[in-house]
Amino acid sequence: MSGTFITFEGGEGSGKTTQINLLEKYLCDSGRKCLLTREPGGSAGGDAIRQLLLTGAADKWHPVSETLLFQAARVEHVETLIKPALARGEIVLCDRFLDSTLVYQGISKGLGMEYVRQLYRLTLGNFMPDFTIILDIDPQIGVSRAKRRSGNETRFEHMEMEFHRKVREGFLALAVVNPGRYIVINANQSLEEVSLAVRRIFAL
Ligand code: Z5A
Repeated sequence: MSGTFITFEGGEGSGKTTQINLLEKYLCDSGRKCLLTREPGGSAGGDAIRQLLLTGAADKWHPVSETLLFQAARVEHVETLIKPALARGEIVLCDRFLDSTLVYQGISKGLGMEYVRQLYRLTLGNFMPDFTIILDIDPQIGVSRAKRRSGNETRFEHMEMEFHRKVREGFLALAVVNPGRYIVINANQSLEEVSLAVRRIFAL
């Protein structure tokens, strides 16, 4: 595959959506062809599963069912949208991917990372992002930023602060183990400062 697959990860309200949109604009302005997408979702099947996962009560799903649903949405997304775009040579920018499942379901919901990795390998083999940008934020700040958002996709906002702390630690731990793929950015800074840090990675 000739394109580049870049994922954005981080806790709630860390600014992923804001920054990925800005990066897409900079890349397009510099003449590169991009596909901007997100998880859960990104395909018709994935969007239908998104509704099941992000609305309703915090304890609506057993952690195993929840993990299977996230991975089912991901398989649809990768096979119908991401791989074809990479084959066309595009830069794929994806808001959340496997690392979110490793951290949210593997660590925070207690299934274990190996469980999530095995499910991933079984369904998608060794397909992986080329780079992952982790926007690292104090969960108190992130959750308060996310509350400004409207809509009914609030299922994860109802989690305890301790849950969000575990999420933060989980992402940072992944970056320590595999510094080749992950780039951590301090997302407590202003929108402009974070954007500058992201652009520096791509020399934009
Ligand atoms: N989830 C999971 O459990 N397992 C999985 O495998 C996957 C996901 C893929 C929904 O994801 C939930 O799904 C997510 C994990 C779970 N829940 N949590 N927590 P999502 O990506 O759709 O939702 P989210 O992570 O909650 O995104 P978000 O709240 O929309 O946050 P964001 O995209 O990181 O931030 P934003 O929308 O760019 O910014 C939020 C607000 O802050 C907005 O008003 C901005 O204008 C403002 N903002 C952004 N940057 C700044 C700075 N630097 N300063 C001040 N204000 C800022």
